[in-house]
Amino acid sequence: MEPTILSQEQYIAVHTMMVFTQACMLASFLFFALAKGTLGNRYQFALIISALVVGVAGFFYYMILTNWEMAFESVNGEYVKNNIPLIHIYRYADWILTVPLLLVELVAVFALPKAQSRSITTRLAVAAILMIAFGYPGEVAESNAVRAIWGIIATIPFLYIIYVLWFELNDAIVRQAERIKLLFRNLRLLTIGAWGFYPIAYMAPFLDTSPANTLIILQVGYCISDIMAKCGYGVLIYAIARLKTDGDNVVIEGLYHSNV
Ligand SMILES: *C/C=C(C)/C=C/C=C(C)/C=C/C1=C(C)CCCC1(C)C
Repeated sequence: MEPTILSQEQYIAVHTMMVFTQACMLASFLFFALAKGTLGNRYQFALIISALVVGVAGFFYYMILTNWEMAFESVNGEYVKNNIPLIHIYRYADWILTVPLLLVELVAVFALPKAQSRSITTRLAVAAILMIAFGYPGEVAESNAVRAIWGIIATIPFLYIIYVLWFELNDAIVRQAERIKLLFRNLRLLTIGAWGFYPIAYMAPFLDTSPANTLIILQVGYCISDIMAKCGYGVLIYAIARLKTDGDNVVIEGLYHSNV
């Protein structure tokens, strides 16, 4: 159920969080675009994907923010819902593009053998698309029961993704150089942890609280998740690619000196 009235604090809390998230996306976009050149050729692909993800999200946040501003009218210091709907599909359109991209990027930095890499990437991308597609009808459902059913259906591909990340990528982590291992473990943890925030925010309507509070928890929750899963994730990938580039350079220098 959508609230009909927000206090000024409630309206501004969500508005500020959306502005902040958009600023994070834009700053991350610049960072990834500029930092790409400092990496070895093999790792630049990952930074291109990072930039693409935060670029797409930054664009959708512009739409989400504009929609938020249009959907409420300021009346005597309160914010009254007008007849312009809150458009939830902006988030889902963003996710259905960016979630498969994030998974492609994740598998790419593991640098697995080609056939294995292709198989894992395909399965993860299909599961991600199903997860988002099943989540959407629940997100816009009027009834909590319908929301719960679609939420449970969407959780099945989500659990599959976690299973693949946890078990199938384990062998690949074991094979990484010692100092990079920890970063890979953190990357996997961040992915699972940050992604786990989305279904938690999705459950906000099941809390015993006012419709206004529900909307705020949902919107702020998704914003925080997006910052962790897109910006934080991209920075961690950059750190891994940086260490790997340095490692490659040490090997190249070593070869050079042993030849002269
Ligand atoms: C950049 C956006 C990202 C990483 C979005 C990730 C979204 C999810 C992991 C969403 C998961 C959901 C469930 C597991 C069940 C309820 C419905 C969803 C779609 C919120």
